Amino acid sequence: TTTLPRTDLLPAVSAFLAAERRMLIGDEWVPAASGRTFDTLDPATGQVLTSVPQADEGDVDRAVRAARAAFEPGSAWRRTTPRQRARLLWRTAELIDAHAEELAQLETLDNGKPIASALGDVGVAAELFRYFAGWATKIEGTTIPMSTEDRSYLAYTVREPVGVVGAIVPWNFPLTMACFKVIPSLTAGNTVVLKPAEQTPLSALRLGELLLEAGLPTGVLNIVTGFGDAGAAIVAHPNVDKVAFTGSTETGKRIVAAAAGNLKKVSLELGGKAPNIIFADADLPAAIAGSAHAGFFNQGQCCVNGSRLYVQRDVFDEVVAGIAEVARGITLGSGFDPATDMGPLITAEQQAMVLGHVERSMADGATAVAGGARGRDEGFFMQPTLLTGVGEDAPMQRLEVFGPVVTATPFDTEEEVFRLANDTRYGLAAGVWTRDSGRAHRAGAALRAGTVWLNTWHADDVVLPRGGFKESGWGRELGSFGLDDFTELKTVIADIS
Ligand code: TXE
Repeated sequence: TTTLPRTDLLPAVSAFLAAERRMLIGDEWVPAASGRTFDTLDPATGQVLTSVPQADEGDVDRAVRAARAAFEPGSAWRRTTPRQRARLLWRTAELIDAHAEELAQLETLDNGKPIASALGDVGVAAELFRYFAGWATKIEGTTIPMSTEDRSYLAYTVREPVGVVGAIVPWNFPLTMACFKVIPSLTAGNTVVLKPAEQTPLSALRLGELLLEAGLPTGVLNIVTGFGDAGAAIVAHPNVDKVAFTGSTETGKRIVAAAAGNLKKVSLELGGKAPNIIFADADLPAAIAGSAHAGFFNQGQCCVNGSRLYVQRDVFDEVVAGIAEVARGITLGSGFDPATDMGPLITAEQQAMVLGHVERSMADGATAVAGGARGRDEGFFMQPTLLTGVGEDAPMQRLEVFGPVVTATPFDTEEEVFRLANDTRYGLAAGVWTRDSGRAHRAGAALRAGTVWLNTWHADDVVLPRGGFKESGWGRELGSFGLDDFTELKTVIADIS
């Protein structure tokens, strides 16, 4: 561990924190009607960064009304052409580039992640705007021949915006998760009510400012800061047409139930418990480094992190020793310290939850080959942890623990390990390490997950769809598939006899 340095914040970041933070409803930055606020903390120190409005049902209703008004036929937004929307998205990408360091500092302050990772996230946000800028002019329908003998028809399909989108996002990638929902919404011509996670509201508020600066008509994006009750108010609102959510599987299930009121469309990116399989024939140094990255990236707070490691018995000891060595070499500290490899977990509660799972596993007979304890006294740090001896039915092996904790389990045969890998209620990601290309593609076919990595992990691009099998979600985000979810498909049939 290292000491926490005093950060050299950009003047723009200091000013952002010093000014009263408001949320965006219609054409105004406003406090909550109740006047209530809540604090957002620096997880590296536990200290208050600033406070933001605490939206309640009434505030959400005002935001939804603003989004609905902006979606009315004839509104400024409805009159924008695809090309105008493309330009707006591109301009926003350029503003994000121009403010990259500022956005990254806000993200590191609010989330704790190392500044290099935060800068990476900001880069992804800008690329997402550019990628979808390209799509804005390519949302097309088809003409479909009908087989009617007595009359002539022309039938065609049109993709239209869904309407008002409620975007509810988590705290692990605050800016990019907001972008995953807001950008395709805008590309397709929807209006949005965005609720960032209560732990990390800051970068979303700054994103709202940049979108307005780029020329987004007012009311098209509304941002309400608040807790789960504000999210629930969005989901329950009869005037919201679609909810796009990333978060826990449990909250996802509550959202599905609550969305039944007006049968709003729902897309969900939920939890995971990804199996990561190393065969004895793998390039072991690459597999060891890649598996440590799979498990510990983003403090392990990543829905696709490779938390269940299966290693073929012949190389089990070597791989475990290798990953433990990587884990022990990870420097914990402030995200602003260039020496830091891993920041804090997001909250004291998350730290206590992860630690509780680890301690329970150890009480049940597991061994911490690396880590196993909290990281430092100040802030919410957790040591990168590698456990062996965890039973297949133990909570540690079943639940999404969402911290830097990997469990290593030996296996003997391919058939056995594919069965173990798929024995989970989740299905977000999976991966294998092997030099046998036939086996790699057998894994690609056998593993029931939305993303399967072969001899790599966390390799990604905004052009690729992502999402979950089983209880990991509904729908796919990004790529052209991701855009479809933000449109309604209309069929028009004309008698041209
Ligand atoms: O998640 P929630 P939390 C998992 C991870 C973590 C656990 C709990 O395992 O330990 O979830 O984290 C809003 N209606 N993931 O409590 O509750 C909430 O305000 C509508 C995996 O943070 O899912 C926040 O904005 N919205 C995940 C968002 O939902 C509600 C990333 C996420 O909170 C709501 C984060 C409700 N009833 C956590 N209740 C991933 N897949 O990447 C809460 N919210």
